[in-house]
Amino acid sequence: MDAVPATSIRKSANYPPSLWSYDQIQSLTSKYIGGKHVPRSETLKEAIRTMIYEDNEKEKNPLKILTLVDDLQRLGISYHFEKEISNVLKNIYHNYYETPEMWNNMDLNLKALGFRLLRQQGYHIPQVDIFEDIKDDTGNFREDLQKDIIGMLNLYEATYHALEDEHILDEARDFSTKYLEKSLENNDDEHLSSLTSHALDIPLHWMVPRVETTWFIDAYEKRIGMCPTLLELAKLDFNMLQAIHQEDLKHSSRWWKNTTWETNLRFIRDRLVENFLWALGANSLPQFGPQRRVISQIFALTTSIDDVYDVYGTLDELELFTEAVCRWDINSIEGLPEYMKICFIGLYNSVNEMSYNTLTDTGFFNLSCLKKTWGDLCKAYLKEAQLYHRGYKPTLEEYIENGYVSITLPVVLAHVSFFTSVNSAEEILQSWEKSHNIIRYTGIIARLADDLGTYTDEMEKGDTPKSVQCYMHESGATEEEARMHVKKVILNTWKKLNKERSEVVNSQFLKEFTECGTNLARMAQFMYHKGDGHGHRAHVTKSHVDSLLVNPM
Ligand code: LA6
Ligand code: MN
Ligand code: MN
Ligand code: MN
Ligand code: MN
Repeated sequence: MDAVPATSIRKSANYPPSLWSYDQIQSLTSKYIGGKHVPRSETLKEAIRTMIYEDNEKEKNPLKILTLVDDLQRLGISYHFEKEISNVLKNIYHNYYETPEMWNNMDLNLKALGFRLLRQQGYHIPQVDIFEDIKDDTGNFREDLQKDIIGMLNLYEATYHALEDEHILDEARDFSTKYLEKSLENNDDEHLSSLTSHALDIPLHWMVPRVETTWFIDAYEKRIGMCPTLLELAKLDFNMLQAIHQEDLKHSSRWWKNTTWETNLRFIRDRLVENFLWALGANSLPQFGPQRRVISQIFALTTSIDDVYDVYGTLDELELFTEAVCRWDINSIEGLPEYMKICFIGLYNSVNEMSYNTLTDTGFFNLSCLKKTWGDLCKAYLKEAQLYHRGYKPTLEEYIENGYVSITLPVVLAHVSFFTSVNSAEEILQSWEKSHNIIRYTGIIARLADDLGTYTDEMEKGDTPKSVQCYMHESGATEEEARMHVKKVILNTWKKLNKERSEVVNSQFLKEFTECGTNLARMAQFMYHKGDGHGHRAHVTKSHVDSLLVNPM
């Protein structure tokens, strides 16, 4: 029996069904499963280790070494060479970038590439010094630099590592963006044009690493002078990881079927594969299967409960549900309508089980932390529902204070913190201030990116005013101006996040936590960058699912 009455005066979003059936998901297979490709992969890794060592010790050609590091990262295989890369970058830093005099004679390309890779690694590289001499005496960017497209691309990518108040980088971003856009008009080098439009679409620092890998392996294969050993390992490694990801997805889909929400709560979006994609984007490394499974479950739970608050529930019901979640008390659900009992017990059982697994695997008992963050999420959802019913538009700032919570990143990251290399529950508590900022900034980016991709439909269906409307109301801006403003807030929030990222490099726990949060912000920009890729059964999402989860390289 359906828990939802067939006839109902409630709002309905009429979501179309999932693009993937349960059986389709369960039948995914790969010939890369198991260990039979490990020996070949080990041989290739050894060859690449030697390559890195020789470049580092003998050649002393910084551009060659940095390009190798950049390629390894974009090909998705740098995680095998972390120690080697860290040594190489340490040498590069001391030999070429430690004092400003050292860079004075470098060309733009080498400066920009070194700047990006070293900042990413946590080295302190000040902006003013490194870009000082790219302007001429009249303060304009030097004309002779403009013919170097690769240099311009690297300059463009470097500027996304800016911190607040680094105005030279802001100028350099505008300048290189305009330059690259223009270069597309009269560039007949296909490889360069494709690199350029890819970069302009989403800058590398904002790009989901696993998605970049699928694109870059293709681009790298076409590069003149590419290294076949790198290419072979990249493809093999991609396929071996994909086989693991398929098993994670199948596990999540069995769990989802077991909840019966898809049939019992017919008003929700059934988006299990999209939910899994978030988890995959957050962390694709082989040993993080349990993290992926938990993240995709959380996204499935929140995507559904979000629909209860935005679409289906009445305000009275939502108040009762919020209270029940805050109390985390199975006895408090007697007064709830049938469909909400299913929601509550489904959530309650899932989270309790996740907490139980953490307890038995690690010895940490985290239920009080988890139930607090779920209560906060429901309170944030409720607040939006109340605003909608009262017809009140908050200022953008007020909106963001609630919106970074209602986008679910705090819940996801609370769970994630127990799936990192954490030594004790105290370590998590001690990192509170840092992790709080990271949750906040990644949550803001995700919220604003989601709004840009979903607010048009949300307004049509009747939903709480989102960031664009709040800013229009507050400032009198046009819709287009408000969209531009929201994009600017995203860029500025990235600068704050960059600062935090540079300060976590000494703690393994914080590094993993921050990377996961950053990847979720990147996922939001990716999923919503051409409309609603999460809720809409979007064609773009389908093609990414095919390349990430279905087809081997
Ligand atoms: C988004 O849907 C949703 F429900 C998610 C669970 C995706 C989470 C998104 C992140 C982390 P919708 P709302 C960026 O656009 O109502 O309906 O909060 O969410 O705008
Ligand atoms: Mn919603
Ligand atoms: Mn919502
Ligand atoms: Mn939305
Ligand atoms: Mn700080």
